[in-house]
Amino acid sequence: MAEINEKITQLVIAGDGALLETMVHMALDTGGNAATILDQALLPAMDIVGQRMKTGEMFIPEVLLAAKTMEAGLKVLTPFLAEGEKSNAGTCVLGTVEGDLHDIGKNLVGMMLSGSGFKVIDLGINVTAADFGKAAVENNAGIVCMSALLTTTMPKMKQTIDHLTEAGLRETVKILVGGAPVTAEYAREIGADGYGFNAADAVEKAKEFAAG
Ligand code: B1M
Repeated sequence: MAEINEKITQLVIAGDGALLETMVHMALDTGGNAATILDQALLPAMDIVGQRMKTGEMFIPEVLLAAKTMEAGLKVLTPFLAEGEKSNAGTCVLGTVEGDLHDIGKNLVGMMLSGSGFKVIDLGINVTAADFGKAAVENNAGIVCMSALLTTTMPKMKQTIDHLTEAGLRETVKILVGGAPVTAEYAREIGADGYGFNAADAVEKAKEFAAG
C-alpha cells in the first residue's frame, strides 16, 4: 500500500489526473482506506507542491494542474470519506474569504460536514463579509465556516466577524475558522467560536456547536 500511496503522491505532483484516478481506484479496490489515502498520499503531495512553489521549482500553471489533479483524486474518495451519519445536524454557510482563491481544503471541509449530516451552503471562493452575512440570514444558518490560506487574507476573517456582529447575528451564529496559516490562538484573538485544525476537526467542532 505504501508503494501505491507514493505513486499517487507523485502523480498529483506531475499533474497526471487520468492515471491518478486509476491509481486511487486501485488503492481502494485493494483494500485501501479512503482517509489513509487522503492523509498519506494526496495531502503530502500538496505539501511538496507548496515547498516547490516556495523555492521556485514549480510555477503557478504547474501548481494549478497539481491542484486540479488533487481534486480529481478527492472526487474518487468523496463517497467513501463522506459516509457518516445522515442526521439533520443544522446548516453551515461555508466559504473561502475575500481575496483568497484556495478551495481544496474548504471543499474537503464541506464534503465532510455534508457527510456528517450538516446542510452545507458553499459560497465558493473570494467571499466577502457581506456575502457571508447575507447567506447566513437567508439560510437561517447556525454556523459560518471560513477558510483562508494566505496570511494576507486572514484579516478578512476578523472583518467578517465584525460584520456579523454589526448585523446582530453573533447571538445566533457560531463562527468556525481554519486554513493552513490559521491557529487556535488567532481564532481566539479575532473572536471566532472555534478553530478546525483539519476537516475532521472542523466537523468535531461543528458537532459541538450543534449540540449546544
Ligand atoms: Co497558493 N499559496 N497561492 N495556490 N498554494 C499557498 C497557500 C502557499 C503556502 C505556498 C507557498 O508559498 N509555500 C502560499 C501562501 C503563503 C502565505 O500566505 N504565507 C501561497 C501563495 C503565495 C499563493 C499566491 C499568492 C501565488 C502567486 O500568485 N504568486 C496565489 C494567491 C491566489 C489567491 O488566492 N489570491 C496562489 C495561488 C494558488 C493556486 C491558484 C495556484 C493554487 C490553488 C488552487 C485551488 O485551491 N483550487 C494554490 C495552491 C494549490 C497552493 C498550495 C500548494 C496547496 C494548498 C492546498 O490545496 N492544500 C499551498 C501550499 C500548502 O498549503 N502546502 C499554497 C491542500 C489542502 C487540503 O489543505 O487548504 O490547508 P488546506 O486545508 C486543510 C487545513 O488547512 C484545514 O483542513 C484541510 C485539511 O483537512 N482547513 C480548514 C482549511 N480550511 C478550513 C476551514 C475550517 C477548518 C479547517 O473551518 C471552517
